[in-house]
Amino acid sequence: MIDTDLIPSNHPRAKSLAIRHLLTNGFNSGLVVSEGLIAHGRGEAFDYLIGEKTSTFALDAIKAASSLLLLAEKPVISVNGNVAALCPKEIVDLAYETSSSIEVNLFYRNKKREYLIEETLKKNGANVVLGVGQKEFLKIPELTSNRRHVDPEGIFLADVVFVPLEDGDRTQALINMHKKVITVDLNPLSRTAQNATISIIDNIVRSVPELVKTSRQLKQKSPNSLLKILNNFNNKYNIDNSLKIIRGLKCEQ
Ligand code: PTJ
Repeated sequence: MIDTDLIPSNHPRAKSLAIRHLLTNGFNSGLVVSEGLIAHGRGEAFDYLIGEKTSTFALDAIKAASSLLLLAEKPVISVNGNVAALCPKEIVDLAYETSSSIEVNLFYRNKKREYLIEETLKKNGANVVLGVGQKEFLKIPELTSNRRHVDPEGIFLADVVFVPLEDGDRTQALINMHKKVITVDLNPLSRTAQNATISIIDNIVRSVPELVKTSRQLKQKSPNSLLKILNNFNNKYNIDNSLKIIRGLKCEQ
């Protein structure tokens, strides 16, 4: 384990170094694969370019995503190794606030990691974690990677799926199955961000706590008000403006 006390709190990059240590600690305990460290580095580069803060466009996407989760009949949150290392408690809180199920879905799938991620989520308050164990998984049509294996009671049946931190073809395949997909991805050009119904272009360590807070507030509202928030949201406008931030261009507010 790396001792995060070694980072002085007044260090200009203290926050992002502490986040990096969540990943390296996750790698040392077996939650995170080595490829997950590379994926995190890619995320860090984009975070630097967006100024390491949540934009107004990401806040709008968070509002729309909370509304969609609250309106869903069967929402499911998909958790990979990086997500389990970075924000397990917040994922459990989000599942609670939005009555979502939690499912482990791994690119580098093995039983040991499935159980480790389940254990981490349960330690953080989860009751049931899908996508783990000996049960027969079903397959998402069109996909060849391990991400195609989904729980028959979870992602396979879901109407809304939250798939944070993955760049791949699963989002399009889920959309082809008539599901709505929400993602958090710092890279607005990733295949997942480009194809999702709602793309939150932000660091997961900032956006999931914000999703929890927003869902707690929005669940007091009527379904019609939530629908209004959703209908006013335009994902292309959100992605275009997030790209402008990265390019240092003036944004439409
Ligand atoms: O745990 P597994 O086996 O499922 O493997 C997980 C990884 C992350 C290795 C796997 O899903 C993967 O290879 O991911 P990708 O395809 O590299 O995609 C990760 C995406 O997440 C990239 O577009 C990154 O920019 C983005 N990203 C990385 N860290 C963050 C992030 N987005 C938001 N917040 C972050 N902290």
